Amino acid sequence: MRFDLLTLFPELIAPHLVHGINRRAFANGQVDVRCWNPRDFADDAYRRVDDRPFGGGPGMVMMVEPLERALAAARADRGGAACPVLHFSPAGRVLTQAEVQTWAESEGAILVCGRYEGIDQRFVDRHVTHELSLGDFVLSGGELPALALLDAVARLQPGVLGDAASHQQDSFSDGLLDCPHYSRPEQLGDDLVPPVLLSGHHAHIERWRREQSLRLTQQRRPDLIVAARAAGRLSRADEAYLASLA
Ligand code: 9WO
Repeated sequence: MRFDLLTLFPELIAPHLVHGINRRAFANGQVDVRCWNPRDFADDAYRRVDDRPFGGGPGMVMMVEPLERALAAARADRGGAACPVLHFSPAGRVLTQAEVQTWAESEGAILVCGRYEGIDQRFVDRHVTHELSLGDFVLSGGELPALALLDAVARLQPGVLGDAASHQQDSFSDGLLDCPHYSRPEQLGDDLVPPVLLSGHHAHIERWRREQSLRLTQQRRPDLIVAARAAGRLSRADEAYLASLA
């Protein structure tokens, strides 16, 4: 799979590909990442990529033409085939783990990273196929959201997590929040590890973890309980436990 980023700050991207557990996915080419800088496709001596907004107002707008030439170069380098073009903005649909899983099994995409006040709407209208948000907040550029998607996709590649089962148990893989985790020491001042986790009784441990997930999700994200129920992902035992909380 391959992701091509259109970014004025390629130097922000590279460091994230060489550290941590996902490094392997990028190093072995399971997830191939390339950057295209619109500035390299500017047509004037100043390599200008931004201009003042029509209608006035503060800040600058990313010009269409350098972006279009960078997009054409990325597309050509991918063999010229049509592919999704993603833009990260608070105006997009909020990205979900289900969609991350779809991207993780895809051929990849071209990711457009906006800067300044934003990119000329005509570029979005002509080329962007998916507008994605990470939530209701504003950043100074689209690079961090692009990296967030790359991170979420890379960790799902086969062999990236040491334990292949470990992301089956993640928060959201079953649409619920994750259970709490504990490690040594067993006693930290007055605070003990929940005894069931030291019991060695795997069925009890699984049930406890499931109930912790259900309890936390009911408390913090009741909307996710409603969705899990609608999707038939709650067992009779789950429902009985949730009823016992009320
Ligand atoms: C910013 C913006 C704010 C409110 C409503 C719509 C909006 N669109 C944009 C926009 O496209 N901004 C560009 C990308 C240029 C400035 C930096 N950008 C950006 C993306 N800031 N914040 C995001 C972002 C993306 C995904 N999830 C949260 C924030």
